[in-house]
Amino acid sequence: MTGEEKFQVDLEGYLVIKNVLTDDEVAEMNEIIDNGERQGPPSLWGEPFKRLIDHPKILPYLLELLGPHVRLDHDYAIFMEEGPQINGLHGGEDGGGPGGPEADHWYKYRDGIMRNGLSVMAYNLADAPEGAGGFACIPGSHKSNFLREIPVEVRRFERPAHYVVQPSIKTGDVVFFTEALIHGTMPWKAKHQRRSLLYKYSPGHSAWAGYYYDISKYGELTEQQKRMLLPPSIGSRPRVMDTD
Ligand SMILES: O=C(O)CCC(=O)C(=O)O
Repeated sequence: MTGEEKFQVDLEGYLVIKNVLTDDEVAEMNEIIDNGERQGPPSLWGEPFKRLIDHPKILPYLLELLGPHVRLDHDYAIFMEEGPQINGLHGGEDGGGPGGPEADHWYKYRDGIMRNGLSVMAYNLADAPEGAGGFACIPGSHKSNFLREIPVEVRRFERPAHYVVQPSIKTGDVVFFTEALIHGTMPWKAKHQRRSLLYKYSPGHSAWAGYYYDISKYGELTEQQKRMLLPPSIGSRPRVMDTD
């Protein structure tokens, strides 16, 4: 992770990581999706999707932002057709403000170290140009002290506000965001289908989902992937990356 990327994540709470997936990787995944009704977690849709658990270009970001014991908490896909559906702006510290219902939504910085609670790596298999809709956020809101003051009509995208941003995303880009950031889903306005695969990570000691991964469903996994899929713990938890 570059110094400028660290600056951006600390400042804004999200980052568009460009050109993570190659054209071949994207084509392979899109072909699998096109050839069958895909249900459940994408990490179970076959080898190319399993590789996203600890994609080599993304793992360094996860270690920097969630720490050496980072774990995959849950994963799912968002496919959208042109239409008015939204998921209003949500998230933020503690899931809406201090003492809120989702205590694993947090961001902290100290002595050069950034750490996040539940965080997302969203792999994009289709373009989301400016104005297309889809992922939207309020940059910097992971550090806001007035989350409960965001007007409902802004949260529902009924009134545009200059501080709500829909980043332009290219096929193959990955969007990192901390769930401590206010974010949501705008209506999808493009003619093509939105395809985003959300792999959500937690620090090794915490969980958002009320279930853990069953590694017997995955066939062959590397030792590193097995460590990434461990249930939460502290004790003698191994680091994800075997440095020996
Ligand atoms: O990518 C999106 O449309 C937003 C995803 C979202 O709301 C979430 O991860 O909680």
